[in-house]
Amino acid sequence: MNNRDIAAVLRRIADLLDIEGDNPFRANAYRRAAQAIETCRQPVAELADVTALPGVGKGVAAVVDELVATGRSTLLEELEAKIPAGLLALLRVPGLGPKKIGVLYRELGITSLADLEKALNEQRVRALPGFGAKTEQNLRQALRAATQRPERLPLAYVLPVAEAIEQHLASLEAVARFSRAGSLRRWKETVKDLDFVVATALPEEVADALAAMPGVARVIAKGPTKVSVELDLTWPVTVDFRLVPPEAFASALHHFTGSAEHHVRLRQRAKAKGLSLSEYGAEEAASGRRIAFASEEALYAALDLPYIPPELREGEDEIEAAEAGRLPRLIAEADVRGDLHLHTTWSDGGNTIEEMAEAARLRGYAYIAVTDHSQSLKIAGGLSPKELAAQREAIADLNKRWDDFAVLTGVEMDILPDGRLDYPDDVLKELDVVIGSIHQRFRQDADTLTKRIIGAIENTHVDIIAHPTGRLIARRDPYPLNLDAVFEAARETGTALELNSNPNRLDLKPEHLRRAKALGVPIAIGSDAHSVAELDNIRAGVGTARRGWLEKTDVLNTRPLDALLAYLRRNG
Ligand code: DGT
Ligand code: CA
Ligand code: CA
Ligand code: ZN
Repeated sequence: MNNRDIAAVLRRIADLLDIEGDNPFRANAYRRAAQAIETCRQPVAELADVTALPGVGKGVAAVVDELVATGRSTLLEELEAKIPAGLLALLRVPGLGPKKIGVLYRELGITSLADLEKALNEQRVRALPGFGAKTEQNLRQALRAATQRPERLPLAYVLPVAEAIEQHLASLEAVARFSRAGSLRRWKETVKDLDFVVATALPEEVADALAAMPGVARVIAKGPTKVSVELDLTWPVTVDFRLVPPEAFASALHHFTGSAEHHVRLRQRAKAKGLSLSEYGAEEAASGRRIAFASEEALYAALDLPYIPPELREGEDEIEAAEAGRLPRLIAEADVRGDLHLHTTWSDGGNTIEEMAEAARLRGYAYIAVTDHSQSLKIAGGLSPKELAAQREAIADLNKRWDDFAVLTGVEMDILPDGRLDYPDDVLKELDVVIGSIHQRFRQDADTLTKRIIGAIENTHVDIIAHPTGRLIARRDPYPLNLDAVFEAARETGTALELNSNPNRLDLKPEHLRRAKALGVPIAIGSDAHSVAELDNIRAGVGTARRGWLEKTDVLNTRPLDALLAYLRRNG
């Protein structure tokens, strides 16, 4: 368990203690300890005495010691046994903290979202201490917003589900091959449902296995060519499996990858060549001869086109570009040489610099930049100039270890609400990579926000602007920004804009990336990893970059170390 995991358990204990309502001071002690541990630089597991940390008393320390030794907590298990599980779901309703949830539970016996909705509708909540008619009204709205399934599910929500399904498919002996299809394969940022194409000689057996897969709430359809299931999750997810004989795999995969718009245009082109396309392949109109394609490449070749990758199949101008020989050679995951945005235990990350570096090196990277948070972001353990200097020394030391890998020094520096930067120039000039970031006061007007960002771009030490539009997919709109002005300033100064790969962000998005590329603005794909596991975010970033038609040369962190360093030192 890393520091972040331990902090999460302590926060859960605090919430449960508050719901139980016996001692608010005790709950707060757990929260304070969680904060101290999350921002503690050293792995807590390595500390001889946890009570040495500020705000960590004996009681909490015993829980931490147990977690470190066994990965479990008896206290947490006792609380979970005592408190109905449904109550934790209530924490998702904005405006409902654990204390209020405790009151709802003890006074009204509410144990689920459904109970809450009923009580609100019957106006039983307004009479409770600390509530009132206005709160009741607000809660009714918040409940609706929090529980409503968005029409399209965000990628961040479905990716772990898709990965679990892939593990299951890989474990089935009767499955010869399988692939993602649909919008998931095209790396769209939201999806309606998940699609998989499965090649098998034993369709009945595979259909039975898929319908019986763990987590299936309902089988919508089941036959030898298609299985459709609904998974039991907070927001139910529908999964479509198409079962095909192995020789039909490529044609079916192409068909079910879509998009529908791409297919409409492709079919027009096929028709002009005397072919009709279907999920089984093509048919020659004149002779009636059927063609099953051995690969998607062969399908496009039959239409006199080069291969068009899934991420471009949106029915925009990809077929014209293919015809004219103007398709980009899309960036691939293997082109990424390093990660320029990640966090460690020095701020709010879960792993040490060393752990992040070793994991990155094992991925085949040649470098990483350590970009922890800056001093004004206190909640995330932002570093003072002194701490930053100490971190630089630690990194210099660590770098002696490898001759095929480098850790660059850096920071993710807040651009303050008044436009100032969070460190003076003499601190910034010592760092290899400076990322400018807006985390506070992003409800300012477009003019103010644009000026803040351009001010940072114009600082000679700032190399990259992180998550430039600040959006959270399906949760928070992008800030109002004059993006053209931002792009122009980035182009003039040679400052890179980030494609943040956290699947909740994917910021910049594909249409922005295409514009940035056309202007010659360099893009940096950063994982924004807060743990070793999150280095994997880069895959969603590369998928999104491909949707934005980016090539290897458009992306800063595909450069070898020397060329990257030359870029970072472009202003001396
Ligand atoms: P979404 O809305 O995120 O699920 O997007 P897709 O593209 O995954 O759409 P979906 O799941 O309805 O269908 C998957 C693919 O199957 C779609 O991209 C193209 C193909 N497809 C499905 N239904 C039809 C259809 O009625 N006509 C054609 N031409 N293609 C279809
Ligand atoms: Ca789909
Ligand atoms: Ca579908
Ligand atoms: Zn970050």
